[in-house]
Amino acid sequence: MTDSAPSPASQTLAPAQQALAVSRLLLTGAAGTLGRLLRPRLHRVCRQLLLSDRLSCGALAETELEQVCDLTDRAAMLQLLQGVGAVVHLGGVSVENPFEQVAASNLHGVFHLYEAARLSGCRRIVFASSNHTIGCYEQGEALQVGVKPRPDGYYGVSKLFGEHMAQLYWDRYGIETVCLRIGSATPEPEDRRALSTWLSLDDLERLVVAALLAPDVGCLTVYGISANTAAWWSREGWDRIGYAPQDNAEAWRSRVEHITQPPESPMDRLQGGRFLGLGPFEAQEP
Ligand code: NAI
Ligand code: 15L
Repeated sequence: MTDSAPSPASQTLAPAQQALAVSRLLLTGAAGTLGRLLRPRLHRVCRQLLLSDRLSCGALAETELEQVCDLTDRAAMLQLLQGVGAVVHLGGVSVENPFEQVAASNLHGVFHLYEAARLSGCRRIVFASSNHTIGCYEQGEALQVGVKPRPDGYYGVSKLFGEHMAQLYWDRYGIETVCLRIGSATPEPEDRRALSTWLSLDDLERLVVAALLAPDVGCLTVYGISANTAAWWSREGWDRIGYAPQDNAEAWRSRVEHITQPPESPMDRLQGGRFLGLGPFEAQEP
């Protein structure tokens, strides 16, 4: 992925990666939990970091720009993508919700993002997909990337839509995407499930930077977790983008192993965990 000469900030990268740094990188969802965490960690891969969210991101650093923008606003999205070399797309509904809410940001929003990328000439998107695309598999079952999707809610379905949109825009228009099926990105593992699903924040940075800078990825989906001993998900694709996680949730086992969902409930049995306890949202028919 290349669209410019390296910036001074990119000098912390390996020499081969410096040549791949992005001129203007767009971070959507920049005011959210992961956006705020990644924001200071992305300067090393770009000359300008364009922050966007429907909420303001606060005071800007010298190499930052901001455009408050709703993903559902097609015209604003077309404007947002002007001059953007690559996107880290974190924006959107991030938990299970009624369908219309999920659809607005995660279906229409993703459509606007890809259309704006096509029209502006943006060549690379790193898409924050989710483990909830496969959340109805039993915990403990080992999954490859190509397994039949089993989403655990509208949110998981919306992330599959994003993955398919990514494939469409690669096959038809040559826009590359790495879809990251992120597990649980938190400072520390929070419960027994996270012994399998945890993605440390340092590994999140490694994963996103690898997905941004790897050459010739086409359209690729990978699971986004640390090097967890208890992982359920395959490491396929990690070598392709050069992702080498350094953390392992196992170190927290004795502290979190007892933190579980109600025994035998879908939340305890299935990979999506507590999301299996959310919904349905519609009132019963009279
Ligand atoms: P978050 O909910 O904290 O942040 C999402 C951001 O998107 C918010 O700041 C929100 O204002 C913004 N947003 C929502 N709808 C929008 C719209 N229509 N227009 C503009 N901005 C909008 O979520 P978090 O935890 O930071 O996650 C970031 C991304 O990573 C999300 O796409 C989420 O689905 C994905 N992900 C996160 C995981 C995690 O462990 N935190 C796990 C798997 C996926
Ligand atoms: C997600 O997709 C959510 O965005 C995040 O809030 C966590 O709940 C995570 O999955 C998870 O499954 O732990």
